[in-house]
Amino acid sequence: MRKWSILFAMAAISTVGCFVYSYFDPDWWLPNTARDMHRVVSTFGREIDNLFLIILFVTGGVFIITQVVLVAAMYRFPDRRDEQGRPVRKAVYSHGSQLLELIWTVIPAGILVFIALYQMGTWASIKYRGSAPRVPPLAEITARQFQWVMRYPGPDRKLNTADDLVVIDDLHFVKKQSVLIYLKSADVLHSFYLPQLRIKQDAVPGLTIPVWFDCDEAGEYELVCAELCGWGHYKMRGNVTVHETEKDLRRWIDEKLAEQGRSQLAMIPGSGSEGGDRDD
Ligand SMILES: [Cu+2]
Repeated sequence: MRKWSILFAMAAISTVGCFVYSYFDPDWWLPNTARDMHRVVSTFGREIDNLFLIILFVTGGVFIITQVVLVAAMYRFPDRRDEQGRPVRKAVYSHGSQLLELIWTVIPAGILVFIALYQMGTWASIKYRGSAPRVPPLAEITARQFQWVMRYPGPDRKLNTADDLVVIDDLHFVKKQSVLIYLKSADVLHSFYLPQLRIKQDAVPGLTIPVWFDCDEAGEYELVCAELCGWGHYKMRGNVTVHETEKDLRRWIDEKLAEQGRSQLAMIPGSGSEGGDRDD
């Protein structure tokens, strides 16, 4: 029956079709800005996408070849019966071919070794601590169920001092600058994921992990948690704002510091304008 070969061919064609379609649809392709879906906005993003495309071409090519062979074999050797319902052809029993097995073991092994060696430079530049930029840290980010607590240095430009700015789910930095953050977790495993910048790093309880990245276009991006960390995992997301200049970033920090000062003042009894129920 040849209908099976047609069914299998349709499944393979629609799979390849999905990949071709996704390239032209901003919601299906890799996370970039919708208006410029093929421009990757970070240095690491370009390297990661390059690796992704190489792996996609290799696996896609192998997929197409194997599907063509599979469908051709099904079409060429359908199940045929005579008038009495007996098979027309006798089955052939084979113990396999050593040469074939050798070929389909050595080629994939070679491809895997190639990918392992080829990606090493990218991995080193993103993850090896020796590659971290020599810049003062932008912030210390602590993941907790279910938010990102971000501590920025205050006017003294030093982290973990009394004048620090602490905000929730709000990452700000300047475009075209190497950014260094320290990542921590207060409870369970989380994963700090900047999809548009192709940065992903687990936050591990008990560890302080440096993470570095850049972005060459000012704008709004997103931060999400990429590790299932509990019931509220889905809402563990933050805003990322990339500023044009250092001045814009300082202005934002100063504004937030002023707000923080006001809310701290409000917590001191008798300092606010409210509380009109005092009868003295
Ligand atoms: Cu999380």
